[in-house]
Amino acid sequence: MTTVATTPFQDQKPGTSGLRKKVPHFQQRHYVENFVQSIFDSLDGFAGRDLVIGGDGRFFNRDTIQTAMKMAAANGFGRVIVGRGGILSTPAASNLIRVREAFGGIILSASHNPGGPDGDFGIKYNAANGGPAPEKITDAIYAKTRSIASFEIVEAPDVDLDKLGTVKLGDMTVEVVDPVAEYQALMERLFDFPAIRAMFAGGFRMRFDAMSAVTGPYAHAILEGALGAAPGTVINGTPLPDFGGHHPDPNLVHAKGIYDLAMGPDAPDLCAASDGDGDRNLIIGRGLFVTPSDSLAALSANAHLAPGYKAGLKGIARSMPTSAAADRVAEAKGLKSYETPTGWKFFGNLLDAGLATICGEESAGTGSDHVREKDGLWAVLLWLNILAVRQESVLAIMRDHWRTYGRNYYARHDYEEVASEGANALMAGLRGQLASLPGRSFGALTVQAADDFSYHDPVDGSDSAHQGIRVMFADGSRIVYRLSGTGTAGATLRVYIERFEGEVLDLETGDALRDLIALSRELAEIERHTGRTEPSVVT
Ligand code: VG1
Ligand code: CO
Repeated sequence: MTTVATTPFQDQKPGTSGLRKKVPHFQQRHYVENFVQSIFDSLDGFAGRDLVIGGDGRFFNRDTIQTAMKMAAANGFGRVIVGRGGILSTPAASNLIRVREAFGGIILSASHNPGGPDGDFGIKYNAANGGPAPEKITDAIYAKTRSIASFEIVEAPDVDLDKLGTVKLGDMTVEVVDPVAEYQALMERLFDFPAIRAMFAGGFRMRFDAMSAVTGPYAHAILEGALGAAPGTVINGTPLPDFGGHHPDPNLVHAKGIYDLAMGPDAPDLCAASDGDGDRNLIIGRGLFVTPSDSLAALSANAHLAPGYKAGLKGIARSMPTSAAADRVAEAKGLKSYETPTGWKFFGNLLDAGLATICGEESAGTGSDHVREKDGLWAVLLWLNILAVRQESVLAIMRDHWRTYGRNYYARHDYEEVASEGANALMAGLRGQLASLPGRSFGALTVQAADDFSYHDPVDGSDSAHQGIRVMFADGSRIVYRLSGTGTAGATLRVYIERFEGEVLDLETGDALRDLIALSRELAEIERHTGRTEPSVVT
């Protein structure tokens, strides 16, 4: 064991989901070591305990795993459980932490961001409940990174990550496990596999785009293996260190291929995709993209059709920018609903306390109390289970949903890689307007309330302020502004636009939101602050 002297970096502040930077930034001498040691220094009582480590297979994954394992050994962990090839999807890692009753886990991913030598990388710590460390811990980690003076590491050859089984690393055991097995077992407990298998056997057709990222092995084993979907159902199913040069982001821009397929003449019954680390999902029925906010609502309304949720839901939680569609389901079913800041770490307490069963975010994240991360394949399997029971198309199910609950037309406009000064000035400008906005009218829209969202955690009593500017209108429409906490270049402004309609109008989203979109730009003076007249991505 060696103690190595080091000097702090000032920029290791975890964001929405861990520390994310460009790969060359992580490759600076001791950058990884400093952060990993700061994680360990923020934790108590792990001597002799298990630590789960895995990542989405992106460039620098294997190097970082070797470093983290050697540091775990030097710091006194008893065992590291690591996925073969260094692979663990984020939800599978969360599950492994829980089933193995590990002390916690380290997940290496920059999720939906591109990978490769010049791409993005990330490190995140998850606690014993399987969920991302709460702010109390991430704040402690950040404080440690700013004063760290040394780290502990064992000098040893690299562990062969491709061989299943156990080996010694210093005094610690390393156990290389099949990344899929435990996760698949969990899915088989939650969903009616025989019913879904029968649906596939009856000719149901699907396409799942793993985007050359981590879900390939999971989707192959579960969809084409256990469920008998036709070979070729899973495309881009081999994880590549650079994701084939693409953004592994399952949205209408980066997963355009399956979107076009779903809208074309030979569309399968269901098209789906997941992101780099497997926690996001994209759902497109034949001819209909289901917005993530609508998907959360529809899954919540129908979850009882799957065996794992037949007892009903305890509550539904959504992040603040996510549309209120899920709230309407909660209200109709007499369930509590919760509105949290962006990022999965805020759902953990609600799930642990048994206050919510299903959670979701507008950013293509949906999940439940089965793990403590959002879960892309889980969402796809729940959809499949619902389709198998209802024997209707995705389109028919969504039309029925809107007839029952009304429809929240919704879009997110991202202005990516704008200059930070401009983005900060824009947010400051909005904050300055908050007091004077209520009561003002813009065309047919009258502002009812405006605030800077803050969250009081009902479980641990913690408060999180400045989580996004909300402008709420008298008719239930809403514009929300926030800056991304996962970007690695400049700032990304996210503008979330929503309008509720009780009647079934069958509008195009762009038409339904036209006035609000124009107002979103005017209110925040987006062009003046960012130089942009149009967003870079609309989802
Ligand atoms: C984005 C999404 C947020 C999500 C986060 C992590 O954060 O908006 O909903 O939880 O990414 O997703 P931000 O701060 O950039 O808006 V994943 O799939 O990264 O880990
Ligand atoms: Co992700």
